[in-house]
Amino acid sequence: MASEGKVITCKAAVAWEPNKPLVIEDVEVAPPQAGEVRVKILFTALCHTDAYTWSGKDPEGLFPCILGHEAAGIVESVGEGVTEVQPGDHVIPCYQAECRECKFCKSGKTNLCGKVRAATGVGVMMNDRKSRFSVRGTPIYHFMGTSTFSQYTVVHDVSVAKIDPKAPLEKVCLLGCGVPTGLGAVWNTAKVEAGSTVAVFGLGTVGLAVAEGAKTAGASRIIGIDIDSNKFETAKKFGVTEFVNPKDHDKPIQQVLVDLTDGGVDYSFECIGNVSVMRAALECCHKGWGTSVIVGVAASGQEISTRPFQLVTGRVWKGTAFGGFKSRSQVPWLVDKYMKKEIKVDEYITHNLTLGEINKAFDLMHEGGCLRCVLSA
Ligand code: NAD
Ligand code: AHE
Ligand code: ZN
Repeated sequence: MASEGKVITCKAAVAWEPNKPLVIEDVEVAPPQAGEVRVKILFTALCHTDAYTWSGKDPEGLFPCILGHEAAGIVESVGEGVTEVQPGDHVIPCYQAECRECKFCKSGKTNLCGKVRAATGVGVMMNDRKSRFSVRGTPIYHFMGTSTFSQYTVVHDVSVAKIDPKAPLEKVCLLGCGVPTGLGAVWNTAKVEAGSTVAVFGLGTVGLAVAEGAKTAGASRIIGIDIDSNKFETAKKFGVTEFVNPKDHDKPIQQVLVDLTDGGVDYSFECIGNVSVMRAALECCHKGWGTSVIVGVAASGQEISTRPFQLVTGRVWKGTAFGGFKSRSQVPWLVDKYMKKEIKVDEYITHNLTLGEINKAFDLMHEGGCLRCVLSA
């Protein structure tokens, strides 16, 4: 390849400061070092977590940085020792790595991986603890080990999933975060059984994917809870069978759900990032066995609370990252499921814009009608 081993100058959206509009800059992207992969990003979507970090509320947020973690592209070049992907491969960058060697990967108990997390949490690459991005000589931090709001990015080889080259990248980019998170929260973390009653708090992409996962798991009742009543019509298409708007009730929402379900739901999922709702999601679970899964990401300084008696009496509180999916092994499997029409993806895409329109895309996220906006790079 002509660009192999050379610095590439391309367009990227740089977050110079929290909450200040992103700026499309000419960014220099250094060649990949040992164990690294440079990827030409073709499509990237926006997830609420990008907005969270951009807001300045993420304790791991560093500026200036290049955000973005839900994308698809093609390998441009690889560094020394990279064997599992090569230039031309179609890939999805994965913020949750999978090295298959660390104690997390070998535990069989978690999808979290320890190999590069210390570096990705501080916006640099493992090798030299430096960034591969710069603008006019100023280093720009990486984000979540992915930084997909750029025409080119550099990721660790353990953070890239090789996928079916026939898969449409403008669609399967969504399999980098929100859709797998919701499906996996149901299938891997909660392990919802057929016949269960499920409550989903928050009907954005993640909550709708929870509903879809619960439907395929055979849940008999899927109760969607959102403060925006317009969400119900769409939510039905993803499997939600009943809708509750907390604003329509004087009682605490957990009491409303307990009353609706003869003592509480079997499983609940918080897909908002609101610690009061996390409490309600736990407390609407059935005594003795109800399990609540925290999916939403809450701001720095926020803490969850409940009466310990809630747990003493058999409710279980869990959390999930990327739905418990092992990224490099299972993202290709999810792509295959999409290709076989066994999971939805297209239905979550409500808007398409270009990377240059990224600030408009962030504005759209705050509008109720937007699920995922896909940007072409
Ligand atoms: P989103 O903003 O599209 O959806 C949130 C929904 O919650 C909206 O429909 C909104 O109307 C509703 N809502 C807001 N406040 C509410 C309240 N008090 N009660 C009921 N409904 C309320 O977000 P998303 O992209 O679907 O992401 C959801 C959350 O999941 C975010 O916090 C995101 O950061 C997090 N997330 C976590 C993971 C993970 O691995 N754990 C992965 C992806 C996203
Ligand atoms: N940096 C944040 C934590 C953010 C967080 O929890 N991220 C999720 C993925 S959200 C994707 O949209 C996650 O996978 N966490 C596990 C991990 O290893 O980061 C904070 O609040 O500190
Ligand atoms: Zn995300």
